[in-house]
Amino acid sequence: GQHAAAPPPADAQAAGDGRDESRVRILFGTQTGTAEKFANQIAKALGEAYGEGVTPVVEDLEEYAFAGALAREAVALFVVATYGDGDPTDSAMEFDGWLTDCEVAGEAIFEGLQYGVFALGNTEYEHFCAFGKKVDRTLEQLGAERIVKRTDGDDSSCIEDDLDDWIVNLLAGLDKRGFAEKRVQSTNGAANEIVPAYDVVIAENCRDERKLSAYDRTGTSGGGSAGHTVSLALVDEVRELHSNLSERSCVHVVLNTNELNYEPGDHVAVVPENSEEIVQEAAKVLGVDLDTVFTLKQQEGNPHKLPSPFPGPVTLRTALKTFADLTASPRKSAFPALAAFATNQEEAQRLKFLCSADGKAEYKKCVLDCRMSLLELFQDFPSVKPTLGAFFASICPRLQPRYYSISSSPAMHPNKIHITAAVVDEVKPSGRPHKGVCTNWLKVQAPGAFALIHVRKSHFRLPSDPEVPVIMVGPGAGLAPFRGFLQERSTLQQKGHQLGPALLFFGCRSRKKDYIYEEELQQYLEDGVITELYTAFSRDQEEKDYVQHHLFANRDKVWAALNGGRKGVFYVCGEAAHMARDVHDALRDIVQHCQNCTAAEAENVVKALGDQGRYQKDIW
Ligand code: FAD
Ligand code: 2AM
Repeated sequence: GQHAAAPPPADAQAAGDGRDESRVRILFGTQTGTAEKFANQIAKALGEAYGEGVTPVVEDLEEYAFAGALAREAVALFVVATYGDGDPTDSAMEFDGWLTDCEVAGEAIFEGLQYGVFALGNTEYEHFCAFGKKVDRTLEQLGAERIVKRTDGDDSSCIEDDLDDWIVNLLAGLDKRGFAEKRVQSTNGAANEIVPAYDVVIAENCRDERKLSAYDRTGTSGGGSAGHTVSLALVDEVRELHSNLSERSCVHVVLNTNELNYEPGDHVAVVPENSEEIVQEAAKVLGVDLDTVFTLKQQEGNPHKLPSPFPGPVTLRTALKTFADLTASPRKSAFPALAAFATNQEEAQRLKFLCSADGKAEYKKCVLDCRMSLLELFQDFPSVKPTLGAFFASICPRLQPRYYSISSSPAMHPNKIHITAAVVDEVKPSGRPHKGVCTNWLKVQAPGAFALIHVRKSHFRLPSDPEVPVIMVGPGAGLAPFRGFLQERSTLQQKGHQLGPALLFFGCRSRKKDYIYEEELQQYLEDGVITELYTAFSRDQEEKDYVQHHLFANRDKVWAALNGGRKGVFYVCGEAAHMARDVHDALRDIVQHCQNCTAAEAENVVKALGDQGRYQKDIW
């Protein structure tokens, strides 16, 4: 690797050894800002527990000089998210590489370091909290002392409760190691706590909307310090892919972009905007005119470290459209602030109860399970009228970009990026509707509209030799990256290359409703770009017919392609929670049958395929 494992600094070897014993370094790896927020919450809890006796220092792993500094810390806490297929966040990639090098070198370079890990992840994904687990394991192996048991925070339920529990354990761990004597008397500060807020500077005479919105055409996306540099693309085309018999919608979007390089299999992040309707509703809650121009500033001398505010000056309309996540559920940590702004005492009590220890079950039922959005909360608690500064600092999360598997190949469509987006328009368990922010925004864009995008490289790749067989499983919008693969193969074919076998398994509800790109696929089949096309229409008959059924029914062909003379590659793309798991099981069953082995042995074969890059997943 390129990151040489740093030898332990000489002064860190001696006992008592120049480490700053009161400093607690809190390192975060964040993709959407949650880990950063949690890191700040941990710093705050440490300050409340130990006052002057502790110096918590929060830092982004991306900015921390870990190679020289980590082994010298007294206490380091890691608040790290796992993203995609068990990967670290983009910002922690380099740290991950360095850690791997340290692990390989195997020297106990972290002796004397005390550490703890709070991992963030989602149990709906296969490699739950994989990165946090790795950090925890590696530090222990290399001599560091774990002072608090790792918690694997689960974002599919209440991850903030997981954090609260971990903080209790952390304080106990620190108390045991000499921090107990630093404890400050609890002043029950919660009662008169001030809601963290930005200062708001209103610009009186600034009405030039063009000038105002110029910044957000070149700046970073909504994710605070986790934001990427985004580029401007022009919308060329938006086209419905379902037939008019379908009750749902899936759109084909063509973006025109000059400077972005990508390969088939890469992802594009799209920065969405909230609809005018949503924006107006939010402005009503805030009681501020949408044309008001303002800038947010960090409050001077504010003890609460808030993420950098978004750049201004900006109209409230632009702020609500581009930076405010108004239709997701509010975080539990927003509830004390919401309660503080409730003028009706009953509402304030109820909000306080919902975020209390006793209110956990009620919170789960009314907020999480119902997927109550922030705007719905304001409807249900009409007396809550936050200030602008508190709204953006303590209540409303930043709107995040959404990722899409690019559904084109630059070889066939230079300077274009195609997206295949299944439009989210659903009724929530509470009976209230939810319109997906990004897909509904994409759906209504007209040719010539601007889109802010960013390309994210992936590991999802065609074999470099086009004669290597490929097996592609992509139901619904999961077809997206394979359309890119097929375009690439088609271009190669036209240049005179020989193509190996390509088996495509596609599934949707009904042949007549949502069989997307049907003509293209038929054409590729005729041309030999696809050699076998299997379709599963789940709702065209009584019994469910799914892609994995066709995989297993055609196991001999699948296995021959995967394990024949030219070792093939198996790909799956689409929904992670159910489909990808079932396809994984089908692959294992195929191995078991074709190799005549036990299920456990077959599972090992599948794992080995993954390690060799011959079983690749692009799942969401
Ligand atoms: P959102 O408003 O984000 O809502 C989407 C979903 O979130 C809802 O269906 C619901 O299940 C859930 N949800 C919403 N609100 C809540 C709540 N309060 N509580 C709990 N759950 C809630 N999609 C495609 O169509 N095509 C692709 O090619 C594609 N590729 C992807 C690649 C990657 C790497 C990733 C990570 C995702 C990909 N996705 C793809 C999914 C895509 O990023 C978006 O998640 C999807 O389009 C929905 O976005 P939205 O803003 O329209 O909906
Ligand atoms: P369904 O909605 O009828 O259950 C694309 O979304 C296709 O994937 C649909 O036909 C959908 O069928 C199907 N699908 C749903 N769950 C699946 C699973 N666990 N495995 C494979 N396909 C699934």
